[in-house]
Amino acid sequence: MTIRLHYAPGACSFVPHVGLELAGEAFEPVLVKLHKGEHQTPEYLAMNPDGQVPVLQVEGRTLTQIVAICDWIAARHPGLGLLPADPWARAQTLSLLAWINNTVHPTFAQVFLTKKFVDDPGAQALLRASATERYRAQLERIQGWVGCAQPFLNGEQPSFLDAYVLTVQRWGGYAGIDPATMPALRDYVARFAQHPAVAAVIARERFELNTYKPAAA
Ligand SMILES: N[C@@H](CCC(=O)N[C@@H](CS)C(=O)NCC(=O)O)C(=O)O
Repeated sequence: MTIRLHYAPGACSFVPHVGLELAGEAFEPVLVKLHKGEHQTPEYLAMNPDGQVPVLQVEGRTLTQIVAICDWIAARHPGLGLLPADPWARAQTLSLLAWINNTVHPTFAQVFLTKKFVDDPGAQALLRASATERYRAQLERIQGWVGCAQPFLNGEQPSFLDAYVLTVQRWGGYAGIDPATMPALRDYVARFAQHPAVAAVIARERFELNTYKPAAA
């Protein structure tokens, strides 16, 4: 079976990327250079009209949206715990993944891609400030989950949830949120990043975990 994952380094495509690696799936990672607009070419838009990563191609068929891609990978590898097997636990995990995808992730977009939402520079500053505070509160809520990790959020096996938590925690640095202000979350992510499959994906995507740069005094 030919499986291709279109990804961008450090983007949300990290979530299915980790899942494929954890599953030991044979797949081709296809780097999409967002800064060069490779997600806006006619060929790419034909795969995903939203011009976003991730895109999964399986035998020429195309699947978009993280939650759906994760569901497909998990269904191919039952027993790995990428999503829980128990129906209620699985629905709970999907609920958290959906919340990150439809609430936390778009909040970060308002911080990082503010110009996409509003033209006026004053309005941009206001939006960025408000979105940063909402993002901080969302990360604090996520930090509340990690105290129960044994050792991962869903128990003994790493899952998509851990990978999405790493992704949005890391983005916090770009939003100017010092990871030291949420040490439990920072330490949890650092530990998850040491899992061999996760470390392999981070090495392939070539990113640093800590994106925070303190403002110059
Ligand atoms: N809801 C989408 C979100 C995908 C998304 O926001 N991807 C970002 C990277 S994290 C992207 O490709 N951004 C480029 C752009 O929108 O121009 C999903 O679940 O796949």
